[in-house]
Amino acid sequence: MSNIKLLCPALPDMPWQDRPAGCAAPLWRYSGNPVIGRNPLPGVARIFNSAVAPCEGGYIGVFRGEQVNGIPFIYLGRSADGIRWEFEPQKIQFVDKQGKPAQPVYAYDPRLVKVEDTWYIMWCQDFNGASIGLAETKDFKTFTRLENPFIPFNRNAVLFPRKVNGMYVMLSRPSDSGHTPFGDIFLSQSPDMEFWGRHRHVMGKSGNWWENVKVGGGAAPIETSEGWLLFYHGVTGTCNGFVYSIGGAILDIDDPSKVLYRCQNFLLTPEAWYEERGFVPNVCFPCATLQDSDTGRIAIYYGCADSYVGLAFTTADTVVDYIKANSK
Ligand code: BMA
Repeated sequence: MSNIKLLCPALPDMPWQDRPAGCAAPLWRYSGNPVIGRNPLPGVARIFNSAVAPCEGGYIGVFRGEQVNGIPFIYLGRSADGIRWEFEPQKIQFVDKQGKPAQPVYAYDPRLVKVEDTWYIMWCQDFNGASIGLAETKDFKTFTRLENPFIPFNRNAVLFPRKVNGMYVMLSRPSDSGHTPFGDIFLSQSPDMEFWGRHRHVMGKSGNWWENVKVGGGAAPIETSEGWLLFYHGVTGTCNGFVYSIGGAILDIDDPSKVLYRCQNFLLTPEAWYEERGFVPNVCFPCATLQDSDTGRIAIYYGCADSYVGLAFTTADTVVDYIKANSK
């Protein structure tokens, strides 16, 4: 039993491995990583930075597929166990509110979040430069574009899984249109998923060397008895480029722009071959979690080296205790 309560449904069959004997790290990798390898479907060279969720007794996900022409797009995948995935051969076909085709030119780093009875997908796309795209679906057959929530430039949008004080809440990272050398996490609120405002600053880069260039929202925050548990990415700059690690913070449950705890250590940093070696080396980029309220188990899906999808595990007690014990 977990001391920290996860305020979410039970998910007894979620992917899981116990912490290996002798492991003191707050997150531990799945021994079968990477769960999605190269050339996962015809026309797609790599899948990474992708989001999954429980759906109808199995799992569903939106996947960043790098097509063989180099352009990223979003593909739908399904899995019975959260580990072995099957992908629809066609990329997701978005429509506008009139049902007419409304494909973005490119689409990457999707997140998938259900609020009440609707699934929302948010991603990065072109809107006079890098910006956030948004769509909704109720059946994973029709994907309807919503208004772009923010003006350019912006990346790393992730919605909270429920309204807070009657408002939809989204984290995002205002940026430039390139390989942004700066960036803080902001929170925006909306009564209707169309008009966004009451913007608040949540957290910026820090003096911690692993996140001293920029930070960005990762997985949808998990509601716990201690606050919203946020897995995010923190970036440092080296003489050979950026290094992306996974960080952890706990946000106030009623005012998630308030950071209650923020871990000064990374939770996971590139160490395994599939994190260190790939199209972009040294990237661990969290985009989604699965969790089970009964056991406190948490599985984190993260992009590895812009080439693979990896899975890491922790428990609510382990990670919350670690974040609190190492919070400045
Ligand atoms: C960021 C995004 C991510 C990517 C990362 C490392 O700017 O483009 O999709 O994983 O860079 O290349």
